[in-house]
Amino acid sequence: MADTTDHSTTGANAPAYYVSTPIYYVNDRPHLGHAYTTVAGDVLTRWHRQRGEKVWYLTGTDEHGQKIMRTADANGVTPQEWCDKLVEEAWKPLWRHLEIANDDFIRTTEERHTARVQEFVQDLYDKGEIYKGGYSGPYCVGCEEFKLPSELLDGATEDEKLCSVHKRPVEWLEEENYFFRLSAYAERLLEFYAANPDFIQPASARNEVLRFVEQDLKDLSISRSTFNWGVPLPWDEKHVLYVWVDALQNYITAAGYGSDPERFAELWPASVHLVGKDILRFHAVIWPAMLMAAGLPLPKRVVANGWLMVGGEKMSKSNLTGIAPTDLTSHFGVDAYRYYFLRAIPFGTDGSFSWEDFTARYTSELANDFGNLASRVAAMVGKYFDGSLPAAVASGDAEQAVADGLAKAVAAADLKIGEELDFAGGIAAIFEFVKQVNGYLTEQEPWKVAKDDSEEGRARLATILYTAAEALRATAVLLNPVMPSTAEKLWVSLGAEAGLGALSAQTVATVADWGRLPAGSTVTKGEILFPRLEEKPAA
Ligand code: ME8
Repeated sequence: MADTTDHSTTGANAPAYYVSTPIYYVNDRPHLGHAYTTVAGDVLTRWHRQRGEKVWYLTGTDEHGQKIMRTADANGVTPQEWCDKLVEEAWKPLWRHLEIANDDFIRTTEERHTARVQEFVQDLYDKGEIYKGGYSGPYCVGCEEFKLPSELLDGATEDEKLCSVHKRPVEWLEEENYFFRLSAYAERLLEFYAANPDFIQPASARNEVLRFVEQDLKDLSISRSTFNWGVPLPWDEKHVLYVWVDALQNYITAAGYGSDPERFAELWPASVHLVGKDILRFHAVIWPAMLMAAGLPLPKRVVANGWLMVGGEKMSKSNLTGIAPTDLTSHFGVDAYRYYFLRAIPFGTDGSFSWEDFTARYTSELANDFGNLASRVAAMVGKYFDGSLPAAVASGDAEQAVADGLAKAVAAADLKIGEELDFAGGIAAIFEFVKQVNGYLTEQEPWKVAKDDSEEGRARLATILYTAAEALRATAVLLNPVMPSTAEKLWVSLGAEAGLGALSAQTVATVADWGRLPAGSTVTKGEILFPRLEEKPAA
């Protein structure tokens, strides 16, 4: 399970920890589903940065193909105009709003992409991996994919068939086009999966892919000649490349394939391709086969997230069930948003969004358990020690138990978030620790100890408050990848920056070192981390 590659920042040209999201179709605005994958990748990469590793996080947009072309037509603009507008007005601003710290943003209409894609496919053509043939079959424009009989549902009439994902009629496509010899790779793919059991995650998704490849892998139609919104085939300009073959290559073109060999050596192969389970086959079958054909190394892992559902159906742009993330962030705030989906839905399984569940978790976990702890501790340091953090002069077993709890939380969170991509489990481990600190305060009753003016009483009170503040110092570091603004506010209110430097410079390796927060730090009450929610806005 663990990735044993050394991604340390010290080695010259050491491989980076490279994570990608799917590049999203810009036929419409982003919804919760897209943000789900992108936030997950952001938390994962922020976690690895916090380990002190060299990290590269890539996202972007998929701009060719029929779906985009038809949307642009329907809106009376060119596909390029449509993409430019959506990317600048909807996609990039949303990622900024959600504090996504991506290192690059690739658009498939960029020259740095299209030129390399042409070289890549020309190479495969020259090697005899691509041939001309004919194909006919049911095609779903929503998926941009030919469908198998098992993936179709009956429609309203005897002849009509529906795509099982989009529940909309498929179209019959009959074309002469170019094919990639995908079928020739079945054996090698199966050998690769066997030798790399962690390549596809979760296990349920892996089994599905294995069954698919074991059955009857067909060659892949990789060009279209009935429309022109795509990358022209360099040897036959009447054809454009099938949008998926173009899109998958973003992972290498953005990383410097064919343009910057040094950077490419540092970045490729990717550590993790994050994808939704709907597009796993493309990433776990077609993409690896294309890379094998090109003689390039394969990504280390493809990890599929489940679907966010609305009313029992996959939330989707095409079916107009997409909810805009800003509808939720305007009510709950960005950090709570980043937290909620990763905490509430085990990564890899489907989950339904519910306003009630979000509200309940916000109130009990974020506002009560965490936010109140932070404000109580700051208030008591203010009240009893004039805001100057006292030293822990009388630590005993109870304090040791808190320090031990922290060490346990750090180990669990590092494994779960950093390696297993079990975000819910990792966040739960951090919140177990928060709960432990709350329990510690309840038991120690500092508000009662404060009434004891003796030297012993003062020493006890100092120790309790130091312990709680030090626990919060560590919590700020652990939650920084998930809720960066909140963690920063807490860091500032603890006065940690003066003694420890910027929150962004803290590492997973030192977070459990008990006693880092210097006594004498100036603790201030600061902003309320999770204010009481307003009434739910009318729908
Ligand atoms: O498939 N629940 O783009 P896309 C969870 N351009 N995740 C969801 C989701 C939902 N309801 N809906 C979307 C494409 N996603 C291609 C990808 S990559 C070379 C090309 C997320 O705009 C999930 O990650 O349809 C899914 O794989 C992706 O958005 C699909 O976005």
